[in-house]
Amino acid sequence: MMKVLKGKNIVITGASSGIGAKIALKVASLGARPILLARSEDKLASICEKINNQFPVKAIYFSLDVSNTNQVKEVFAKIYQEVDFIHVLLNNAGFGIFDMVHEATMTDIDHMFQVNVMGVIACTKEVLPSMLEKNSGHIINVASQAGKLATPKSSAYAATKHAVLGFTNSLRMEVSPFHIKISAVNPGPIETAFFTTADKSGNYVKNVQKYMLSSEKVADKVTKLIIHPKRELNLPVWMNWGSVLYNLFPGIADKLVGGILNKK
Ligand code: NJP
Repeated sequence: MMKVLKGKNIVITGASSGIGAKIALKVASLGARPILLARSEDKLASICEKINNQFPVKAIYFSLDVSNTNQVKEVFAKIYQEVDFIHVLLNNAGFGIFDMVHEATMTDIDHMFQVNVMGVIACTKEVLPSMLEKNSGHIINVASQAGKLATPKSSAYAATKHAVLGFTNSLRMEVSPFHIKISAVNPGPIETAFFTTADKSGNYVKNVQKYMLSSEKVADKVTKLIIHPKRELNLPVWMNWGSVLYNLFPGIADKLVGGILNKK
């Protein structure tokens, strides 16, 4: 494991919190150099310091709002001043707001698309030229089970994650002749700060508490995905059966998902 990751430059968006921060620590423990991006500079600075004190790597960080395309360009230009090649890009920054469509504001919906979709596309476009030139590289997009199976009260969030998966699946075919690996990560609920914004009522967290994944477990699985790339990582595995059944029996699934499986 150590050998595979040693010296690899791994850019992680949304590294100031949740699974992004945990993955940064995990890959650094295996000898990779994490490059941390997010808006909260203070949090990034303290995670970076923790990594550099604990492990013999030189993690760096840059403050970045992935929804700002110009800033994305500027920050990646700065990263390429520090490293020759980005071996892995982990597009992890994202957020959700669970609202019924009639209650959701266009501002929130627009912001979700800017961060979750346009942010992923903008960062991807910054690393593709050098990956194509080197015939190498790995891009991992954190989507969601909500990208495969929509549920009530999360239409806009689910739409952003469906978009991420559509983008990911098309990109994979485009770059496979160049040996660039493209993966999607589709988690179910994970215990992170995500729900502070997504689930203000706290109902969803209460209803799915027993299915919640720990961020450590997700970080371990994503690290394994970096070491052994595959097209999709579904967590937990059984949750993926929901979308398989949905595709086979959409009418019945609508009734189930909108009825007894409605947890929001
Ligand atoms: O959430 P959280 P997670 N520009 O809130 C950053 C997906 N997911 O780790 O900018 C740049 O702890 C934010 O940093 P900051 C989810 O959709 C989760 O759970 O400083 N960065 C922070 O570092 C997301 O794609 C669950 O505020 C921005 C990070 O994003 C990914 O997992 C289930 C940003 C969010 O950390 C990580 O979320 C699922 C911006 N404009 C998918 N806006 C789950 N937790 O249950 C936010 O299926 N960030």
